Amino acid sequence: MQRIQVIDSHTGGEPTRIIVAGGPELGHGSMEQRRERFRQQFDAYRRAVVNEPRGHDVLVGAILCEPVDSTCVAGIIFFNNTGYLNMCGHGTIGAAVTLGHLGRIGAGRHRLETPVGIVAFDYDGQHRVAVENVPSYRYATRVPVEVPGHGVVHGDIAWGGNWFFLVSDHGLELSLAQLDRLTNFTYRLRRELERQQITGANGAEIDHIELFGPPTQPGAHSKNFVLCPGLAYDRSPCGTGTSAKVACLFADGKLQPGEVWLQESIIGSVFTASFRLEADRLIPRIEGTAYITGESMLLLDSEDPFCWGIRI
Ligand code: PYC
Repeated sequence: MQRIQVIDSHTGGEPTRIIVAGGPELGHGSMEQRRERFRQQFDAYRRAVVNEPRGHDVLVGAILCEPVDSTCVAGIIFFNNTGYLNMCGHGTIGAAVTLGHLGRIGAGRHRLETPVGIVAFDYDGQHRVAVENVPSYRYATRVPVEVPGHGVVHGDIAWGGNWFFLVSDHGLELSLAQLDRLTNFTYRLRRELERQQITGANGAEIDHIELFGPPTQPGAHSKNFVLCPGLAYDRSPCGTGTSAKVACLFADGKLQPGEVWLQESIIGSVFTASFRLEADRLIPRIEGTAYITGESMLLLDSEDPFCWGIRI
């Protein structure tokens, strides 16, 4: 019997499950190298932790590692039901509150190493965290894509720690009542991007689709629906997606450094976003809250036929 200790939290409704002990030994090297080792040698642990029967499709997992850079409180590798993420904004907010819950950090500024660079966060010692994300940028503007059965939509391609296709002219209502339609449409759009070989920089797969519409929360500027890799949608406004959004707003001259953008999610949770410019790089700041929902010991019994998760 193997035992894996995890802490569960949610950030604006989006869950994060962080392995704090008993996970695979990923060795040394950068977080990118360790993520590769995780993928090549220990992928069964990813499935065991986030997939059914212990987890579910919505869950984002993460493992805490020893950082290479000693100014960082930890290294972190994010994953979900289908594979590995580069960065995760809601997950970083969840990780900060988890580290606080464990007594490993107090209120103040901290740094975290991810596979795509170091991010910083300000933690209030309770639930509120503001993440300074990796530099973000718009890569392409108003790219037309014909979605069979729907027509042509236009999307910006932007990097916010993951690759996003950001669409406003979709004509769909962003509401919980429309979840099946939204999921179906964004899934077909992502397939079209793949089929038409529309990518991020250096041929990178665009694995997140982000739709925008009018807000419903007081003060919010916009509401989104984000399809994550796989078929789950983000219950939070998506930290990396909101970073991509502020990069596009800046590129369009619609948001200036220090100005606030309130991004509402499909369930009505809100992130407060802004950015600063450092040399020619745009550094997004994404603020939200996370709450601990559980402390568990996962048991991996080798006699259990579904010990390593249901393969999807
Ligand atoms: O908050 O960056 C995010 C995120 C990515 C996938 C799910 N959440």
